[in-house]
Parts: sequence; C-alpha cells; structure tokens
Amino acid sequence: MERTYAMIKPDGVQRGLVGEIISRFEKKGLKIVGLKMLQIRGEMAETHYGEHKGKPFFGPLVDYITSSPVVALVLEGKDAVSVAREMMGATNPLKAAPGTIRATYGMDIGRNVIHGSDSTASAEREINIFFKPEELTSYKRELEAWIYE
Ligand code: DAT
Ligand code: MG
Repeated sequence: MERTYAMIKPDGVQRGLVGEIISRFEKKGLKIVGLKMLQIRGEMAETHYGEHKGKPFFGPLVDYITSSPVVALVLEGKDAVSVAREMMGATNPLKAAPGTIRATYGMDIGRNVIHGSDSTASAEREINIFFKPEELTSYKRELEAWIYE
C-alpha cells in the first residue's frame, strides 16, 4: 500500500468543495489516514513549492496558497500517488480530462482547486511537511475485501 499527500487549496475551501472532493476519494476506495485544516504561512509554502522557486508564477502561487485555509489529506491505497493524480487531472483545468476534479471544478491554472504529490518521494516529503507522525493513523477497514481482490 502506498500513501500520497492531497490538499484542497484555498479556492476549494472558499467555494465549499471540501465535502465533494473528500467524498470522491472516499467513494473511490482510497483510505483517509490523515486529515486536517490549516493555514499555510510563508516558510511552509516555500518549502512545499521549493521546486518552483525562480519561476514566474512562484510569487503568485505562494500568495494564493497562503491566502486562506487549506484542507490537508493523506490517502492510502494501491498506487495511491498515481490514482489520486489521475482523479485530479492535468495542472491546467482547461486541459484536464473530463470528469477529473480540476476539469469539473476549475477554470484557471492558478486556481486549480487541489494539489497532489507527483511521486512516492514527493509524497513522503510533503506528508512530512504537513503532518507530524502522531497525526497519521493506521487502521483496518472491514470493507477492504470489497475494494481489493
Ligand atoms: P501540479 O500541481 O499539477 O503538480 P506543478 O507542480 O507543475 O503542477 O505546479 C504547481 C502549481 O503551480 C500548479 O498546481 C499551479 C501552478 N502552476 C504551475 N505551472 C503554472 C504556470 N505555467 N502558470 C501559472 N501557474 C502555474
Ligand atoms: Mg506538482
């Protein structure tokens, strides 16, 4: 089983999409093992988006992600990183596949509603930025046999 980091961005929270988005992950069969709302501040934003430092959209990206609370999630499942990314769709909502979260709810690359780790290495790094080990849970779901063969 793999873990990934997902985050409903400030626009998703402000627009009242938290429940709908979390519901999609639950219905898919991904297991929620970490969940909290937080306000991202300067240094945390720069650490999270460090790979984009120096790019023209970095400043606006940090302003956006720190502008209002986010909802942070750790999701567990078989190939959770790619499963969650597929559910989110391409970075630009206008290019995202129909039915994906970004295609369904987004209109602008700078307001694309959700973040998802792009690899298992990123997932581990990002989970550690936003969660302390004791904030993550480990539990058995009785319906596991109805989700996985
Ligand atoms: P993703 O969020 O799909 O992993 P990314 O890591 O390349 O995409 O970029 C992080 C965020 O930065 C992305 O969700 C939206 C913003 N962004 C990326 N490329 C951009 C661009 N060309 N113009 C404006 N914002 C951009
Ligand atoms: Mg990325």
